[in-house]
Amino acid sequence: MKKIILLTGFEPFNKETINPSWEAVRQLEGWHEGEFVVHARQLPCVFGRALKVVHQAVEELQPSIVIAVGQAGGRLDISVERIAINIDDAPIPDNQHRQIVDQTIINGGPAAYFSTLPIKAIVHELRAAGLPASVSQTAGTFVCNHVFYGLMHQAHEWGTTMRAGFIHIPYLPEQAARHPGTASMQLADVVEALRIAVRTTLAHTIDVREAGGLTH
Ligand code: PCA
Repeated sequence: MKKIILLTGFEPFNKETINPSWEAVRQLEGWHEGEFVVHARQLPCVFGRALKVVHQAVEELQPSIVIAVGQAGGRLDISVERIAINIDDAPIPDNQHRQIVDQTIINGGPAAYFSTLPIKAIVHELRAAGLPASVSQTAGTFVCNHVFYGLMHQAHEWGTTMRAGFIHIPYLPEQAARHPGTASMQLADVVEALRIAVRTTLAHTIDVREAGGLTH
């Protein structure tokens, strides 16, 4: 039986009619790479519910790797997230009109979890392929960070070998056209970036050591 890679993307939020994370992830449904096959799932942009969908998908599919993907309008490149923090602090309401402020995601959980994807290797390979990318030191405090933290907590609690992490992507050009001055990336490039992220994760069980931090 094939081993499973779970990719998740989000439904549109914040008055957008499209979310590039789901548009990209859905194109990879059924992609076979060696002994692996990709399953794609869409998540609601709703605190709590999004995490429930992820937890159920992980339980059902028992994936070896999970890469959750989300839109980060205004980001300049493919942002490979390093860390998920144990806080919800929403700058806008979610799709159920709830705006959670300063609430921990898991009571008594650790302050943060690190991605277990080879984040530096992924950035390296994306750049080598001519795709703008960087390590990001924060996934924000909205639904994406919420999902990222809950996913890493699940992996930690289970003590499985499942590797997991989060990638934020910029707007599509059609979205950026409505937000003048923001960066964008073509959908085909985002899809290619996710393929590279998957292949790099399969190729590297240990990350490469390469500077990717910030001075501030
Ligand atoms: N981006 C949001 C939530 C859903 C999405 O695609 C975020 O960055 O939190």
